[in-house]
Amino acid sequence: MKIGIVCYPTFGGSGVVATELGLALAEKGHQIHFISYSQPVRLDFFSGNLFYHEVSVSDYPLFDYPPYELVLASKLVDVVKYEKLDLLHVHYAIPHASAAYMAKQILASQGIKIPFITTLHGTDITLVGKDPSFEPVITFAINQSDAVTAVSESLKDDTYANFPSVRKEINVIPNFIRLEDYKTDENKCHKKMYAPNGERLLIHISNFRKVKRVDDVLRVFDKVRKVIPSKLILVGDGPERPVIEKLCRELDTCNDIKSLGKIVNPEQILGIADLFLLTSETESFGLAALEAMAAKTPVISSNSGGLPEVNKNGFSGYMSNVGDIDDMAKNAIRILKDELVLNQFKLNAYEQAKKFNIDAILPMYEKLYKDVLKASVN
Ligand code: GMT
Repeated sequence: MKIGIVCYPTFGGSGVVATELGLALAEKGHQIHFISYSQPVRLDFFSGNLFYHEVSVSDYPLFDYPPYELVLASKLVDVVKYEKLDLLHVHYAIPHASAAYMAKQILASQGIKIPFITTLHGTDITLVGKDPSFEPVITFAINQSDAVTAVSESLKDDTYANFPSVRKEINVIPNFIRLEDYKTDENKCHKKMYAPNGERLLIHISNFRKVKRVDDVLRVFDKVRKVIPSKLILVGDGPERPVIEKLCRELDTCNDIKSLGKIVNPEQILGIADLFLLTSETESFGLAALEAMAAKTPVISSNSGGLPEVNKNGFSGYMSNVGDIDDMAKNAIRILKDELVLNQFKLNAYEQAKKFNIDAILPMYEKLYKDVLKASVN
């Protein structure tokens, strides 16, 4: 198949999932065309089946807000036509689904059929999309999609709850990891760099937005390190960073925290961690938690959104109510204080991650593509 994948190219989970999906499809012989405003961070080109088409928005002085959606729609028309694509798969509804709809209509007027699939990722539904300034367009674009997927049951439920006029069937296809990328035992020697005296190593990875509650990560860590010698690694960057820097000074924990900024492939650093912290207000799936588990790192998380579908309470880690930092710290200590318990949780985390290996998930997307193509020729 020739598939156009539209995604955000940045470090967010939706872009990562879209890129990894494209890479895996290309490996299976499909021709994959990424369409985005810059090259997706995890995209490398060791395959003749991979193509990248840049959407460039001109900055005419009249535009305080350059019309990205229109430029994207035009680009989709162009790529579909000249690369002879079979279908479009857009990740994150805003504004990709409505741009795909527009492209589909333009192409139909020229006698070209192009079905499009929309994958909902989270904040496009739970945070941004439900805002009345987006809602009618999102509802329309979801209903007009040839198929819709959500990355968790929880997100599917949220979509119907937040968008009462959505009538479209939503298929749940969970996020995935490629287990073979997590050869973590090779990296153990690096641990000394961050935990020179054998401290436990905790880690958090996110885009440092408010929804991640990174201040809770710091507070949980503060409680843990008072009981167990520990260090915390922060990976990622975003608007909450200044708040976090201030808080670590207030808590006097800065010396035990290392911020590494954005990392393209986090497998190595996850592989040396003992515990992953994800304290989010809401998380439709929590891809970073799954990546941690694939690296044999148990997860202390909140129990919001789709996290209970990923982190198995008492097995791959523990879950607590959002903001319950005492409970999170108690659970973290329970895992970290005993080497045998920690090792068991590490193995369990890996066992849980196996359920989301790409081998199990990719066929779900391929089947959906075939079904959509079949329906569109009829
Ligand atoms: O977490 C973010 O804000 C980024 C966002 C995105 O669209 O990149 O992540 C969402 O999609 C990920 C991939 O499907 C999910 O794993 C995240 O849980 C989801 N984030 C939220 O729901 C907050």
